[in-house]
Amino acid sequence: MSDASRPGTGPGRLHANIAALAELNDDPAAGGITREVYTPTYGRAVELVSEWMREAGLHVGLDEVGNLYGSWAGSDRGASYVMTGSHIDTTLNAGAYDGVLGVLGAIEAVHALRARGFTPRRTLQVVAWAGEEPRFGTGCVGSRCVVGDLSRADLDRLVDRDGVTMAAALSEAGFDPDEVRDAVINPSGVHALVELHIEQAIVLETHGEPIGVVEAIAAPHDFRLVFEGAATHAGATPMSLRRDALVGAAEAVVAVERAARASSSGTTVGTVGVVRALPGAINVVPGVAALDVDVRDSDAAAREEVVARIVEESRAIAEARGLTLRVEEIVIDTPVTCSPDVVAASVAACEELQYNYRRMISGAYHDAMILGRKVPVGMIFVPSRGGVSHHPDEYTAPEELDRGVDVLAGTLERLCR
Ligand code: HGY
Ligand code: MN
Ligand code: MN
Repeated sequence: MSDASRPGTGPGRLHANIAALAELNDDPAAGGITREVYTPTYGRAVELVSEWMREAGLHVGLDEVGNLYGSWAGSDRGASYVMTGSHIDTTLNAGAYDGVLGVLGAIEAVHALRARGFTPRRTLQVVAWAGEEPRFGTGCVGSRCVVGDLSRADLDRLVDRDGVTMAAALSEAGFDPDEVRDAVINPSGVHALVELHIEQAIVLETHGEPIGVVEAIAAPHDFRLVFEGAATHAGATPMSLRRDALVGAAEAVVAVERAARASSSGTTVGTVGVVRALPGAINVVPGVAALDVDVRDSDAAAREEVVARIVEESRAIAEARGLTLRVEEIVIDTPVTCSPDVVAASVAACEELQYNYRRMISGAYHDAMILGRKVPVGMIFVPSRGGVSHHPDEYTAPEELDRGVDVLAGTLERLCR
């Protein structure tokens, strides 16, 4: 389709806006895009996206924790409403499409639906969820607030790598952390939510399919392993007298990989993305070593078996090395099965557009995983070149982005009828 009802035909609007948003970056020198939630750069991104929402005729507002809503009022005000969207914050030195496609693509879908004369019966809300990336150690903080998962005390508990709490970051950005509970919504008011996202893996590209229709979303069980030994002089302490916490932690890192590879489901993944060694001087044997561990699966039972094995092996490593081990829970999320009705709407949109599609699982988590505990959700994927994501080389071609928006528009048209 090349007429005005086709997303992206607003003179390459979608691609131009993705590029414009990518300019809002706190660390261009290091490569990729760094735009963490509640920073001034993120605030400018919210202003820019708000403008684009208004250009699409959406009524724009922010909730108490910075979730950005753009509403298209439906003709039936008593009907439950439809949500779509994703996030515009990034992880560190990341790509231009993760999350951004789901927000700007939803705005483009609204343009396309208006251009073809569609008027929704159900109100449609386009959302840019605040803090999908784990600046504060846990992801999806904005959507967690909306489902009532985070208390005021949690906002003091969640802290970033510089020791800034979520509460302090919220205040700094002009919000009042004491109002966190006002962001909670009534899930029974939501008819469905659908999120457009890049796949962040290589399945679609490998099979040459332009669209993924997600049937389940894997969820993380994240925890911290803190090994404690003895900080001693690196030169004067004989090897036989050491209790080196980092060497024990290093063995545990290998144990994480071994346990994930051996999982009964065959789909568990295990990662140690953060390592801290204290005191962190070259001439001191590390007395403390902390590992942040991320274990995920769409099969919760298999995931928990892997976590149990990791903890058991870590305890044995600590025992053998005369170290102590503390295990600190970070987050335990529940894998989500997507709503058959939302999946059917996306499948019907693909079939009407004559796009090939693949039913698949999302290995990455998304705000749809959080909302999916309480409302019917679905996701639409477009390919990631080489499966690369959370990296400067993250890329999806313009025509692939546009196909994703076509399917999103078709899905929303069905859900909002
Ligand atoms: O880590 C994730 O799965 C998401 O991309 N933040
Ligand atoms: Mn991400
Ligand atoms: Mn994302």
